[in-house]
Amino acid sequence: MQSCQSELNGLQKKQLIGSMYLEEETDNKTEVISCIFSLNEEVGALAKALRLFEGINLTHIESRPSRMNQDQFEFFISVDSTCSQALDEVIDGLRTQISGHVHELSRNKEKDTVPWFPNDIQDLDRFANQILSYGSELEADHPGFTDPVYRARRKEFADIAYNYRHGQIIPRVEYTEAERMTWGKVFKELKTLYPTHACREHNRVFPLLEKYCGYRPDNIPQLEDVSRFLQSCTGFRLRPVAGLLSSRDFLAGLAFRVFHSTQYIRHSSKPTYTPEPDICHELLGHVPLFADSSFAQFSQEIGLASLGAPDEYIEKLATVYWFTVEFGLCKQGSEIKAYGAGLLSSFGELQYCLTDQPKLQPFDPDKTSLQKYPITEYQPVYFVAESFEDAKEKVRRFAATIPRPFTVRYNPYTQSIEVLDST
Ligand code: HBI
Ligand code: NLE
Ligand code: FE
Repeated sequence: MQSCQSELNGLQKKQLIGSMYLEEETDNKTEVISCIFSLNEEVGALAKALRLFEGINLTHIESRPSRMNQDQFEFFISVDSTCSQALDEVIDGLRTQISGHVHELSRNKEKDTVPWFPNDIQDLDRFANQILSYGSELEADHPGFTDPVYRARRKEFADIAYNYRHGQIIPRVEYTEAERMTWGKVFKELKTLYPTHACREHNRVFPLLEKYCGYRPDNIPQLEDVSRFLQSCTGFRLRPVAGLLSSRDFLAGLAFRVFHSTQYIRHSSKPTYTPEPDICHELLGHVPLFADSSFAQFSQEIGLASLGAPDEYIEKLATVYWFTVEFGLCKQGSEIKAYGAGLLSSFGELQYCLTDQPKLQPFDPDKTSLQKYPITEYQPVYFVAESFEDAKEKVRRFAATIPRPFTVRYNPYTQSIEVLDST
């Protein structure tokens, strides 16, 4: 078991040297690319071959008689990675113009095509400083954008998240009277809608959160308490985040059953809808469902599918995430209910989504992943899942179409990703 695990880890390192290794290597020295080529023993062959290297900075050259063919010499050359592209042309030239044999060494094509991904739950610490700025769309729309008190408070929350490391207790926050008022308003209004609008899984968990985690109109629950509760239900845990992560980073967390949660609260001027995630959205929208085992599996499946996926597939998976975890509707008996967190945390949109105004379509990752959507207003289109189990199977099948030279699975004992070579 031990050796199998390290072999797998080795495999991943070999195949997937991601940005972290690159950064470390390029800090003080540039990466080296090497190649061996052989030449027939014919007058002028070397000079002809070397002419191809004109303009390239060779850092090493060495020759030896070939052991395979006594009439040939082999040349071992290295260039630094700034010449990577030029070396492609040289190798092409060697192959087409010069007889002999070319063998590339230490050049890992996969490194260019497979993006780095966290291998171990502790690797998630690397995301903390990679927060996206709101983006022009959100900025213009953000009610707290011009409120200096609100902005200062947001900075306090950001600092907690920046300093947080995996395994630490999430710092408790004393919320202000004004913040608790905002929470209370959101909490009370939403609670009146849940019995009729929320899916049964949400309604089943909500009373437990009231009983064990301090969900009350006059109290904003602490992330640490909620995270412990979730761990006891499904192994999901929360980790504080300063703001929006890239889709790639955010989805990768789900592969480890880690949910990046904001800790600040929305601006008091607009409690019934905000385009940004905030503590109301995380605690009232997301948390109840992460306590459901089927939904937890479904979410992790999206996360696993995202690891090392090409950019265009990350966008598709982010869209699938959007129309399920954030804005999903599902069938329950003869009715349709909301399970998406963006709906369950917005008094305005939760009412709207079950009227006849929006367009409903069946959840199908091939189609859903291509749907365009607005991020600062109610959704014009929703997708309806048959059940979490059905949605999970569909996402699994969709994930199998993502071009990756490996498959992944999560090992909950080591809290790490096992990479299985499939090339
Ligand atoms: N980052 N912190 C945070 N919270 C989210 O809900 C979130 C995110 N980044 C991207 C994102 N959601 C989604 O819109 C998808 O791109 C995954
Ligand atoms: N619109 C949601 C709300 O008001 O709670 C938040 C959505 C976050 C993606
Ligand atoms: Fe969300």
